[in-house]
Amino acid sequence: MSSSIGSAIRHAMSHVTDNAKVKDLKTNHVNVSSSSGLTTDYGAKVSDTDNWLSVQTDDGGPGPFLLEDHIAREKIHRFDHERIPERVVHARGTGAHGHFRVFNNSASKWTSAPVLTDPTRTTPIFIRFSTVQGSRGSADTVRDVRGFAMKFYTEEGNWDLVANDIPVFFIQNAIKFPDFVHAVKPEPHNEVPQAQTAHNNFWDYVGLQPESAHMVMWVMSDRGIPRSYRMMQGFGVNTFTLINAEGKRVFVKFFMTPELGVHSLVWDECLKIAGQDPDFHRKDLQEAIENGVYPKWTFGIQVVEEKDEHSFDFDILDATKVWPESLVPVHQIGEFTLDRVVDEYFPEVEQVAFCTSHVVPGIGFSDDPLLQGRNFSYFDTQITRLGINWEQTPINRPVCPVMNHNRDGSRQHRINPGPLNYFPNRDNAGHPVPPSQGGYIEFKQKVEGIKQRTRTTKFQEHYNQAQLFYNSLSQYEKNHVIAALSFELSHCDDQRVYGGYIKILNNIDFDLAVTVAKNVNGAVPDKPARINHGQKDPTLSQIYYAPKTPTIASRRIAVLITDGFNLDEVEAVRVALGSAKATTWVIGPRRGKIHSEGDNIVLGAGMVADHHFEGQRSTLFDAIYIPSGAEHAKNLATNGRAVHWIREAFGHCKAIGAIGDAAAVVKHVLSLPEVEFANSATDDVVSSYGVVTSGKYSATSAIVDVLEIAPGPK
Ligand code: HDD
Repeated sequence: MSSSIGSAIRHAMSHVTDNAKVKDLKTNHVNVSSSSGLTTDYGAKVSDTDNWLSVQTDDGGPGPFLLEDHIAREKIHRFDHERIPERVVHARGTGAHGHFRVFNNSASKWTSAPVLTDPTRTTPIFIRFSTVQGSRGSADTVRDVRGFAMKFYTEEGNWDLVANDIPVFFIQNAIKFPDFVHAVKPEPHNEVPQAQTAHNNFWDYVGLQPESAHMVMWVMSDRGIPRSYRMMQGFGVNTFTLINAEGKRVFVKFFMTPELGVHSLVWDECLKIAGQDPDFHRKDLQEAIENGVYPKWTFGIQVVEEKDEHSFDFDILDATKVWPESLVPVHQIGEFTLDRVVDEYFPEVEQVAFCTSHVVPGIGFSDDPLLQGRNFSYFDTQITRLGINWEQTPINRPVCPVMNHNRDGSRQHRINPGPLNYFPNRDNAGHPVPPSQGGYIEFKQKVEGIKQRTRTTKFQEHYNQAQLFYNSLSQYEKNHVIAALSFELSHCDDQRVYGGYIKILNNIDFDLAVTVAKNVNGAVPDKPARINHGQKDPTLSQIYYAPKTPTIASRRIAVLITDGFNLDEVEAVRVALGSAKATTWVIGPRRGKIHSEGDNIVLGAGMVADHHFEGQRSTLFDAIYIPSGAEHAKNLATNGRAVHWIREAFGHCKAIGAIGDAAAVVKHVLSLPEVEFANSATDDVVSSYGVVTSGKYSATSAIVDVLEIAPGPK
């Protein structure tokens, strides 16, 4: 895609950073000039890459093809092995580079880790965002949890924070993970469905696992369908620990909060975008970074002192529970920014590999039974995907020195000169480092108890927080949850499955259970299975995360024009929006010259459309702007696709800015009696309907203002 304003900025801004990790990766860049000739992998020049060596028979026909063609053999053999196993979960993703820093040393009372306490440091990071269920080639805008895996290349080694955009998980104990993943993935007999939970096996499993109820509510909420990776919170989910210089330990949860606020698509958009542009989120991240609108998050921690571990009515080591912010505040200690797209997808995004067990001194684990299992699983999976020497691959290797006695293994890249590959040794080479000099030390924890397979009482309560979450949503967010559950359960055809889930819902909210049961033909309950405790926590609704400083930057605005449009207005709006770092895309009846009002058709002023109406859809934009022009207005009103653009954008609560004659067309094509039109973006109607038309009011500022005043979820 190209936009004149967007692409101009893009070339100026791309690849501006050069941190320690980026420099390190550059040592692997292949800098062969485009004038270099073609060679084999072993460097010999190749004279023909299109014709396999064969015998030209006497009768002129192609004869036998010869296995002796070592050039063809290498080309084919090499190609045959291009694929590696895709991740068993989180197969589809995208990533970017950036940097992290802390605001001050306030966290030093809890941790000795310099990455979290030294404000003079800038730590390079890489983040991989992902969906969970779909395979590598699935669509971005599906309903799913999003992965938010962070690698911090610290001076003390790599720290991996393998997070999600939802703060809780489906299961409490890692031993259940294979069952859960089997149930969520496409069903084994026919590998259906792709990239969605709307099938019998998933709802069967979660219907029989009340501990999943809380997470299911989050996934069915708008959190499951983010507008952008840049507009999601991140959560470490598991309970980690921090250890300070005195060896004192606290329990922590990690929190990432986007500067742009938390925003979602609406479900109808998701379904359409999945077909129209399956790479929507991937391209969105790239577009923002290349246009210099670097996504940014604050980094926070929730801290529970050791003495308070058992003071809550939930277990703080249970990954199906949040620590409500009303009980445990978030301390914002730092921030991070993504400012560099990858140079090549496979070596960076596909080969990046995370391990929850990779922590640096000052950060530790807890006895969270999910985390303990994760610590075991990730390293193992990387061996399958990348081989035992996976930590030597460019994207995964640390920026600090690595010195150990691990040797050999498949694809060993390090050459360790000298005879010593063991410890102790006569030179004391590769000696352990005492904690006083930075060596990792485990927290000294007294443990006593009976070895058994068990679950403590607090781990057996599953509905309190599912109810807390649902209660905390606004009415329209609740409506979205109801619609999502109804959609998903409608896709299950086994009555035991959709009927079973109604019983879970009735433990959360009676009205919810009744409404969904009626929608999907489940047994309608006659009374609540459990009294609703009525508690709420505003921080659980994403409305709470409306941006502190609203901005139109990085928003995508479609400018709809047809022949006879007002060129001055369009030029003015593009300059205004471009200077606010929004991107504009001109859409017309054809991807070519569109004549402007009063334009001499032969000489032609006008403007070239980036796309034709059929080539892009309103779903791919945040707002639309339509200039005035008498002829243009007539064209618009009689062009079915243009009319559809306006109606669809309105249906998805997009801001619509229209001027003069175009405003009249918008009024006409919407022709909904209840629609009111605002002359000012501050009118209530704007936030209610997201529609602005304008006579005297400038539509340029209308779009800017609408997105800035009403930036909350749709
Ligand atoms: Fe996991 C990948 C997040 C529980 C086992 N997980 C993976 C990724 C993310 C998460 C973001 C993608 C990493 C990437 O981009 O490469 N996983 C989570 C969270 C969990 C969680 C937030 C709950 C707190 N995971 C979990 C459990 C297990 C795993 C309980 C196993 C016992 N996860 C894996 C894995 C994956 C993975 C199979 C697949 C690919 C990979 O690790 O590198 O090992």
